[in-house]
Amino acid sequence: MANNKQYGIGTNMIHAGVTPDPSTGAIMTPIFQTSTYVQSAPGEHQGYDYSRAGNPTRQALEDALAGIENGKFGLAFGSGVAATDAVLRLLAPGDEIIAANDMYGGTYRLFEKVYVKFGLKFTYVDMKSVDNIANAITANTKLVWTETPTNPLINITDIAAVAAIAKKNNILLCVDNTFASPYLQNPLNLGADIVMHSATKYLGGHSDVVMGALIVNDKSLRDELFFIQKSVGAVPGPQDCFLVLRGIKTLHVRMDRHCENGAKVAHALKNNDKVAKVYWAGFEDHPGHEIAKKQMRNFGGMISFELKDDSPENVKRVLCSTKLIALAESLGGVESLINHPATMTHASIPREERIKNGLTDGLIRLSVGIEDVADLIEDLNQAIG
Ligand code: P1T
Repeated sequence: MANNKQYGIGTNMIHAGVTPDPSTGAIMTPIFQTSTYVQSAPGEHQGYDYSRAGNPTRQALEDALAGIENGKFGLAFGSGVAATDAVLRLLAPGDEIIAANDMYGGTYRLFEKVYVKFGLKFTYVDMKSVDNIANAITANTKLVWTETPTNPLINITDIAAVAAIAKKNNILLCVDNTFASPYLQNPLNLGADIVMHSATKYLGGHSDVVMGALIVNDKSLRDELFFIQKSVGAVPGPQDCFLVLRGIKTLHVRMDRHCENGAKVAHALKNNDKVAKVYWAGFEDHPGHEIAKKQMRNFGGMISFELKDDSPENVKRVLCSTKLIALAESLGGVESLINHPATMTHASIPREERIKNGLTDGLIRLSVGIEDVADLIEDLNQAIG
């Protein structure tokens, strides 16, 4: 934004980091579809030399990401897992990471199947209790990796409490803020060092782009991550950056509807006598409800549930019976999606590990979209049967 005035959160979504194009006045950031930039003499250029290192469309997005997370620096990556990968590259063999025992299956796969062989050690703990994190710290712990709310069990971690422990022990805290989005939760305000997003989800908002993001306050951390971004090269193209920039402009409006619909769907499921359990942090008896109320502005549109008849046949029947709600991986788009974590998004976690942490074979996850909520509830009720 052109001045230093503090604006409201919705205004920020539309204007943070974005200025009209100085060469044309175009109000929308142009898609700078270029790989390189002409130099007037060797090393003399207008701030950009090669698009892996920097691109004006990506820069506008990175500035917007920083603005909406109330951070100083944003960095965009080719996917959410590429952003996670960049954080892990801050570490060295022998370093230890304390990670949530409930999180996106692809994050677990990256940790266990890619990074263990490079000498990183991961300890998974139930982050509902901050003591579990404190007890897992060793002299080699360099990073705490948390997701809140978690994917798919909607567990809540007390970010401020974890940040205090991390700070005391000189450990970095990275929060995957994908499920909440920057509209509902700002982990940097609560003391986190790094915020990570799968921008594929609520930030993009329209299921048409795959992208990741990191936001930090510390300049030297930003410089290290920028060096990794440029050296490893997992950068998004300018067209995708444009799409996410456009998505962010309506994030607040979409999230309000995701939250409103999410609450109604959660209650409808709770009232359905064929449903055994509903996971949604807005319920007063949810173990993380009070913390969620404290650190989030609302409870979001992600819900998981289990059926009383959780036989594989019945679970599959329900998953295949929705007419409006599509069976698909991903989340955070305007359209509602239904997903079976055990065989889809979290299939890379060994079954034994999943079950131990509460992710049952029967769990069904919903990304509640922004359609008319009565249509969604009717669709779910007819599918549950
Ligand atoms: O898919 P990608 O943009 O690479 O982001 C990975 C990722 C990271 N963190 C969380 C919390 C996520 O949910 C994801 C991606 N998740 C799905 C595709 C899914 O359906 O759960």
